[in-house]
Order: sequence, then C-alpha cells, then structure tokens
Amino acid sequence: MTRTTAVAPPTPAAHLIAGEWVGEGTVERRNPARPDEVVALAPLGTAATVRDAVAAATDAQPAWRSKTGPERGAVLTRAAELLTARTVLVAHDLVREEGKTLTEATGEVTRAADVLRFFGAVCRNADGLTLPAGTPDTLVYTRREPLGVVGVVTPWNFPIAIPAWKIAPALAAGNAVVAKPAQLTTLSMQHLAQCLLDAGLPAGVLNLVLGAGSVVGDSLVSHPDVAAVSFTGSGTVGAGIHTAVSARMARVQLEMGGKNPLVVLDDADPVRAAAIAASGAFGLTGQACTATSRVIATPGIHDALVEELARVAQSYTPGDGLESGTRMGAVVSEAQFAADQRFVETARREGGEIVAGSGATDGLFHPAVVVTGVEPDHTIAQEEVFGPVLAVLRADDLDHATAIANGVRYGLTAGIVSNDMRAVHRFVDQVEAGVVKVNRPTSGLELNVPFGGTKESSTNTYREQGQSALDFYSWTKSVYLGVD
Ligand code: UN1
Repeated sequence: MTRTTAVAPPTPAAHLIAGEWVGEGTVERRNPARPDEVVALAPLGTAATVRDAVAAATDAQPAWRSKTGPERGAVLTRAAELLTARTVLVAHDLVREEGKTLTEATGEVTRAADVLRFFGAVCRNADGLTLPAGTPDTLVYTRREPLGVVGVVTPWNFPIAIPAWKIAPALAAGNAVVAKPAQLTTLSMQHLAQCLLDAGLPAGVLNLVLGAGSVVGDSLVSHPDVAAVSFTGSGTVGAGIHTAVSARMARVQLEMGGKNPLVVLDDADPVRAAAIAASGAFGLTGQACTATSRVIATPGIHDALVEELARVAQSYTPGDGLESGTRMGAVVSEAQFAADQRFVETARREGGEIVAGSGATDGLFHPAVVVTGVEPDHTIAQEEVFGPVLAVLRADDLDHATAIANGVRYGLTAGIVSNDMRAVHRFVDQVEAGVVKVNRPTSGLELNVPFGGTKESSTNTYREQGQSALDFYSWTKSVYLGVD
C-alpha cells in the first residue's frame, strides 16, 4: 500500500466574519485514520461571535441582493473553477478530517464544484410566472425575493458537498449566509469559503462560525435576524432547531436520518443485487443518511443473496483513506465507532447472525458487517446506525416487503432491485420515501434533482438541490403592473 501524502502540519481553522479569518485555534481535530496527526486547530465560537457574523451578513446583504443575477452567478461560477483547480489539496484535507477514501473525497469536491457551477447558471435562469390579468392593460407577474440573512448548519459526513448545496442556492437567490460546520470537519467548509472569497464574493456575504452546536448552533438558530435555517444532521438536534426556528415564525428546512430499505425480488441477479446493496451500505463507510441499511429479500433469492453479500462485504477493506488499497475509510470518531459496535452487539443479542465483519478491529477501521435473521422489530431494523452495518430481512412477497420497508419512522430513500415493471411501479407508488431508486443504490444523488424525505427524515416542505432549492431561500412577490 502506498501513502499518497506525508503527514501535513495542522491547519489553523478560523471563523470568517466580514471577510476576515479570525479567532485563535484551540480545539484539536485529529485524523481518524492516524490518531497522532492533528489536522486542524479550531477556535470555539460564542454567542458574541454569532452576533458579529449575523451583523456582518446583515450589512452586506443589501448590496449583494442588488447585484444582477448574472453578476451573482459569475461569482459562483468563478468559485467553481477555483475549487476545481484546488481539488487535490481540498480532497486530501477532507480525507484527513473526515476519514473517507481519497476517491470518495475527490468525487465529493468535484460535486461541490459542480453544485457551484449549477447555481451559477441558475442565477441567469431563476424563474417567475406571468399570469393572465382580469383587468385590461395589466401585466401580472411574480418575482423571487431573497429572505435576507439565512443560517446553514451542516454535518461532518459530506463536509463540502452539503455546505455547497445549501450555501450556493442561498447566495444565488441574493441572501447573505452565516454557516456553522460540524466541529469534526471545519477545513472543508473553509476551502469552500476561500474559493468564494477569491472569486470576488463581497466581504460579509458569507460568514462562518466554528464551535459547539449547543452554543454556536443555538445562538444562530434563535437569532431574530436570521430569516431561515437549513440543517442536515441528527433527528434530535433537528427537532430542537425546528422548535426554536418555528417559535419565531422563521423558515426551517431539516434533513435528518434514514433507515433506507433495498427490496430485492426473486427475479433479481444476486450478484448484481449484492453489489448494489453493498455500494449503498458500505460506500462512505455507511456514513450517509441515504445509506442502505436494510435489505429486504423475497424467499426465492434470500439465501443466494446472503451468500453473495457476505462475500462482497469482505472486499470492503477498511483502512486509511489516503492509502491506495483502502476500499472503505475510517469511522469518523471514537464515539461513532463505539455506537456502531453497540448496534452490532445488540443485533446479535436480539437474534441476528453476523455473517460478515465479525472479526477483530483495529483503530477506527470498522469492518463491513452483514447481519441476517433480522426481524422488523429488532433494533438494527429500526434505528439508524450511520456506519457500515447492513441488516437483512426476509419478506414473503412484494407487498410484505413494502410493508416492512414502510414500518419505520424514517422515509428518506428506498430502493428496489427487479426488472418486473409491474412490481417496480407498485413499489414506487407504495413506498414512503422522498427518493426511490430502481436497480441503483439508495445513496448517491444527482445535484440537479430535488432531494428530501418524508416522515421523521425531513421537514417535508422545501426540497434541497436542483432548481427547487431556490424555493426555500426566496419568497414570491406578486406584481400587478397596470398602464393607464
Ligand atoms: C448522497 O447520497 O449522495 O447527509 C448524498 C447525507 C445526505 C446526503 C446524501 N444529506 O447523507
């Protein structure tokens, strides 16, 4: 195995307020794959830091709003080009702070640049309506207006793609932003912000505040001048944000957990189905809210599929994401690793059989685990793990499988492997999920396609991504333009 970089010195992380990087780095972030390597030293923001950031955003927003769409778009497009040029550097920092493989990180940085490019183009293309007027010589039309200052709170698992797909549409619509990255992963968002600054984003239009959710996050979401908050993360934190933001009648968008099912019907090829399941379950070390966490198989394929899954799981060699032989990166933290292990232990205690990944572990490298004999009421079939652990359940037929798929409190993504189009259409119609994938892994989203879930996965109001992302970050003004 080859290491692609030498150990780099820690990067001082900083807040970004009114165009200046400020704050003294005190909190260490270590590389999850190399515990001796300090990757970043981040400052701890306070309520006062958030107040400064919101004030800077409030000052900067009117001038940004008054730029033309193409002017705003040019900044986003230039930032995309800069990020593309910096892909290697940014992807390495992303691996060092998050743990995923370099291939995954490179894909994520590319995706973030594409998101900026997409919204750069949307700035020329933001839509409105013209409507028939009931009175003569009157033009009726709608225009999008920005909300003002918006708050963005993002998780560690996609530390640059998620910030990009929240920040880019917010800026495209003419808002100023105060963003708070997850404490474990601050460098990736800094790179994104630096690209935007270097592309000519005026000072104060984007501000970052680093620190604890309980201090920085709480101050941000309860600040009276923050008109909307977009959050991706855990259900518990999301529920608190919903309460705080709704109480002051501001706008809120939440993307939370999933317990995403992949139904495999008898007609599927077990080798292909196992590859789809494993990619969804073990890609990104299972640390995606869109990860496949339940395979639900009908009787004619169950045993062949389990055999194939157990085999494929072994090929997901866990290791340092910067080493070329690694197929699955490190778990992000000790706390997450311990949680993953507890889920596996509980699955075993409740009657599941571990058919892959029961071996010893080393550092934060978790094996790809397959648990069979799982019943719908087992903990492993109900709770989100956020790690490389796949539960396999049996179902009698399609309708039984769909009932099991729907029998959880989440509804983010769902998949089916089959070429029986009657069954596929029935599943698409019946399954409770915001995204349905047919013969494709449950994870992996296209950036121009609306994304969001139902039930406890999402606020299920405004979708993220694609042109529909603008709906959250803008409101509609209706204009009656009469000519006398
Ligand atoms: C993907 O599957 O491509 O946090 C992205 C998450 C989701 C994004 C998934 N919000 O995992």
